[in-house]
This record gives sequence, C-alpha cells and structure tokens, in this order.
Amino acid sequence: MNISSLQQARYQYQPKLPGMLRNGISDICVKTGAPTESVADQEKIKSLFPNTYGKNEITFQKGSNTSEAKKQVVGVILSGGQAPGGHNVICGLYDALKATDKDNVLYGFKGGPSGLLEDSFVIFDDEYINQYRNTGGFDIIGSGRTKLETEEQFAVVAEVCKKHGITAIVIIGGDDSNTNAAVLAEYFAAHNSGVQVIGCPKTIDGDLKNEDIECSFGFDTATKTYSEIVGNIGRDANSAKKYWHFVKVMGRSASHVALETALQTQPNICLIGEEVAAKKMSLAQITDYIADSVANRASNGCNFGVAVIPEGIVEFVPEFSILIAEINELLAGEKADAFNALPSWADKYAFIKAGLTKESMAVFEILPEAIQQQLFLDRDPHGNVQVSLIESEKLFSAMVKENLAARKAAGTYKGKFSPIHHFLGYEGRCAFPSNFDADYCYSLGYNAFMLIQYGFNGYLSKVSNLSKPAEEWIAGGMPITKMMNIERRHGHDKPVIRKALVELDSKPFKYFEANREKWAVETCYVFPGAIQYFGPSEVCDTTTKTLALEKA
Ligand code: FBP
Repeated sequence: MNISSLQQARYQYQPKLPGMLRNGISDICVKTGAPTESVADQEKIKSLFPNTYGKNEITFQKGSNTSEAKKQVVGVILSGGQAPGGHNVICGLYDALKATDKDNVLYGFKGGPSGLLEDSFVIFDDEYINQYRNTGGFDIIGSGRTKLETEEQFAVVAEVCKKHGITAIVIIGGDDSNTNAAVLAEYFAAHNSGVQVIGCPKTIDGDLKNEDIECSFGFDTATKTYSEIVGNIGRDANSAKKYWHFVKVMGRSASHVALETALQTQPNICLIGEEVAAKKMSLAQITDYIADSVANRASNGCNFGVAVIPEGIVEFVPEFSILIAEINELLAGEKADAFNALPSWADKYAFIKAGLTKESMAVFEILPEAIQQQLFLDRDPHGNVQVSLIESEKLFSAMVKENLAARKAAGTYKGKFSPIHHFLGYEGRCAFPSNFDADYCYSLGYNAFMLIQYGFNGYLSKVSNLSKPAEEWIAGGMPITKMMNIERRHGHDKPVIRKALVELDSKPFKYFEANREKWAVETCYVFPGAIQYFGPSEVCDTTTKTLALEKA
C-alpha cells in the first residue's frame, strides 16, 4: 500500500487511555453505581425492555480484575455515516481483547449492519489492524445504513452468532444504531442466547449527546476540519475584499457543527436552525438578517464576508416545512407520474400553483427558480423532497441578492455583492482523527471490551470528563435504556434515544449570541489552521469550544 509520511508517523501514535484503564487488564475492576431509569416514559420503556431496563451505571477503577475467564469471540460493525476515529474504536477493542487473552477473536462484519445479516466478515489480526491505527475513514470494514430492527433480522443475527460462537457484538453508530443495539440486547437476553451487545456513540453531527454522552466521536475532528477551511476562507475574503462566502456545513438536522465552526472562526453570520424554529423566522426575515450584515459592512467599506449555514436549516423554517409537506402530498403516489409527464416547467408551475395553498405558494414564489426546480427533481425513493440536498447556501445568497437590489433601488445600500458558495461535508468525515478523537475512540473501544469481559449487555461504552486531560477521563458503562424515551415515528410509538438539538439556553449558544452582533459588522475572523498532531498539548490535544464552554 502507498502511504503518506503522516500516515506512517500516525501508526506510531499511542492513544492515551483514561488513567483508570492504564494499569493493565488484570488491574481493572468495576465500581457499581446507582440503578437507572429512562429519561422519560419509564413505565413504557420498562415494559418494552423487561430484561435490560433499570440496570446500574458502572465505572471502572483500579483494582483486581474479577471478571470470569472465558474465551471471547466478538463481532464489531460500523453503522451510518463515517466519522473520524472509527478505526481507533476497533483498534482499542482489539488491543483489550488480545491483552486479555491472545486466543480471543475479533470479527469485523463488512459494510455495516448488513454484514451481520449476510455473514460477511474479516477476522482481525495484528497485521490487518496495524494498517488502520489512528487513521480516518471506515474503510477498515466499511459501513452502511441498513437498520437492524426487526425480529426476523435479529433471528438471522442470532444464527450468525451461533455459527461463529460469538459472545458479544459491538455496534458503533449514532442515535438510531444505538437504539437498535438496545433492542437487539433485549432480544438476546429474552432468548437466553448468551450474546452481549455494547454500543459506541458516533456521529460528526454532534447530536448524540446527553448527560451521559458528553460528545459523540468524530465531531471534534470534523468541526476542526471545517473550521480550518472556514478560517482560510475568511482570510482570503479579508485579503481580496471582494467576495461574500456562503458556506454550508454538514449536520443533517441539528446545528451543532455550524455553531462549533462559528465559535472557532467568528464568521459574520452563522444561522442556527433551532433558533430559527424557536423564533418562527420566515425566509424573508432570515434574508433580511443576512442582508443587514452585508449592508452594514458595505457602509464600512467591507464588501466581503463569511456566512455559515447549517445543512438542516430549511427544515427549521416553519413556512418552508409546511411547503415541503404540501409538495410531498402533491406528488404522493401516482400524482408524481402526472407531474413528470408535463412537458415544460411552465406547465409544471401551473400544476404546482393549482395544488399548493395560497400561503405555501407565496413561499414557493420567492424561491430562486433553480431551488424551485430542485424541490421537484431530487426526490427520495418514497417520493419525498430530499431536504438535505437543497442548496441552502445558494438559496440564501440569491435571496440576499434580491433583497440588496431592492435596498439599492430605495437608495439605502450602495455596496457590491459577489457571492461564492461552498459545501463542507464529506471532506470532514474521514480526516485523520485529531489526537482527541484518536484517544477518545481508542478508549471507547478498549472500554467496550472491558464491559464485555465483565458480562454487561445493552450498555453504551461511556468515557466522560472529556474536557480534562485524558489521564482524568472516567471510563464505564451506562444502560442504553437510560437514554430512551417514546417518540412517534412513521405513525408508531417507538422507544428511541432522544436526538440532541442545539439548546438556546446552553453556554455555547449564549456565548455565540453575546458576540454575533459584533462579528456581523466587524471583521473578527479567527484562523484555527490545520489540525496538529505533533507539538504542545495545548495545540494538539484540546477539544471543541462547545465542550469547553459546556464544562466551564
Ligand atoms: P450519521 O448520523 O450516520 O453519523 O451521518 C451523519 C451525516 O454525515 C450527516 O451529517 C449527513 O447529512 C449525512 O450523514 C450524509 O449521509 P450520506 O453519507 O448517506 O450521504
């Protein structure tokens, strides 16, 4: 394999474990904490998880290892979108498993949950694992978005486990995957199959977080990668002084990634979807807000700027969500064929006008034509609008342009406005993990094995106190059912892990809110630069501003 010199050097990096896991496997014991309750809907969750509900929180500490000596055959899967550090979860798991007993075996099921269903796997050995230490990506075994959620699928997984003598499965995924991990754990417990399930919290979106999960892995590296680029763009803007950059950043729904990027780089504008929803802002109000910054800066002679737009923004704009729902209804079932058969955009436009309510048509009419067409072209397999594909960076820049033209006509604005568009998403998901993610992920994997070794089932590998040096991190486990509540999904009540949105009374948002007026008018860009892997700890090991502010 051709490898870069950075990759070669990163192979040598020894990830830092929490102090309590550093003593060697024979010196790690369990401290049992309090029994747990789910965050809401306790009776309902308890009835759905009779075998795994209410178990105790646990932490590991220094002391004689009292776990049962038993050969472990563990299977691991990566689930959902890539997040930097996934490889290190597997490396940590492998190292703890082999340090406990060299005859233990680790299976990697390929291509996500479907690898388990199709019994497609690799068996890891040192040579295989060593090529992936401290590297980004999920290419070690691949990932996928198949959901493991039906009894039929669980029965297939049970068969696969029986065939290989698997004693435990580690599921590395986001909120849905960990919800499914809890359901699978309950299934195994109810069927006395002797297979344990442990979850690990992954997603660059940062929305798998609660009082037990301080942050999901990958968020640190992805936001550092985006912040490096936004910082560079800010510096270019301030050098050339002629462009407004509209930068959409990933994060399917919640705006944590946009907020963290703004905290690191101090752009002129950053929209936060959750605030837009709370204030019930319309597209016109958001446009006005951005155009004010453009006009104010122009009056100071600054015809340039940077605006950060979260990927999920449009779903938070109430009038836009209603419009999307109406479009989905308008093209439901066979009506889509009738629409697609219309020969021209003018015919299609007339069809749309006849089908939408007056209010939604008014919203539709103010959209740039390219976005109008996008809403009807890019549809998912169920025929619904693919909101994540809407080019909101272009939507807002086009609307701002029109707004400024009106201001110019009214004589209230004299500047120039040349927008440039960017979308930062995939380039952050497979970056070399920062030292923080490399350490955190390795610890999550190592810790997951300790949970297996001590016989826990339906637990999430929990590493906390993350704003402190790794030495002070706390390792342990939390029953996944503790994080669950009941939500309505596709017409059914389902037990799920609550998705964490940006809270408007949180310290990170409050800090942003207190500073953004100044950032909107002045040029206060910060240039975080590239992630550093070698050098002083304050440059290489610090995590996100979000976490630092939350824990301040
Ligand atoms: P996960 O929630 O599975 O971690 O994925 C998050 C994400 O990276 C989002 O930020 C983005 O909207 C989405 O995945 C893109 O998905 P895909 O890889 O299927 O294009």
